[in-house]
Amino acid sequence: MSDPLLVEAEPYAYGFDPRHTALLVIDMQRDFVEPGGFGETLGNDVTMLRRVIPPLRDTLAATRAAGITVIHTREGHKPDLSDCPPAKLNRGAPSLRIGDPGPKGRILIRGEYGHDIIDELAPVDGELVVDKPGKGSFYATGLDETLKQAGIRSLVVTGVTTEVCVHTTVREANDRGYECLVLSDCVGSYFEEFQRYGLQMIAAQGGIFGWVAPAAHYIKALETRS
Ligand code: TIU
Repeated sequence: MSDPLLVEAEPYAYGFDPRHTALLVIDMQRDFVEPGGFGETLGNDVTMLRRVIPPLRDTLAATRAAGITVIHTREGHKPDLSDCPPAKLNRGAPSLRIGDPGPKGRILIRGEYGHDIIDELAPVDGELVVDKPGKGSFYATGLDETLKQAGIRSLVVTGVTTEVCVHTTVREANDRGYECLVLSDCVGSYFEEFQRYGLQMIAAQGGIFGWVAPAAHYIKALETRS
């Protein structure tokens, strides 16, 4: 077996074998990063999340060029809402609820324009798109089985939002034995302090949930490959 590639990261270098690694792009949907979607109905300034798009585009390009598996996720629900628990549907006082008609289609509903991934980061042929009803990417998706069948052990994690779907996914993945590297400039939050503390919480305590590094460190590691 060849030596792992090493990424300069917190709390220490992250080693990974590209043949057993997947890049996970979480919920880069119009519903979260464009006006008129789910994120905005919750009262958020969606422009906060758009800063991840350029580094994530570079990361996707480098990952595809290296032949590493890319998997996208989308949070959303069936049109009849049968997979949306009332506790989620009725939570809080959003301006529009899940399933209500909005300017980009029904809020957070599969098949609607707003539910799909933004053009800048659109999946290419052969990339898996996992539809998930929850915040985590493992709950009710079969992702664990898919990754295990493909021999994936390491996950490079990107997307939105840092403290919600990214954190839930990293925690789920960590408990299932995956080693997660979270790319700090490729994950975004509506809240500056949640971004900062969310990242710190991953790498604290010797990497209690995983590792954290900027995208440039991961891309540099890919470029060192002979
Ligand atoms: N509200 C919020 O920050 N996030 C979500 O509802 N879903 C994801 O993080 N994708």
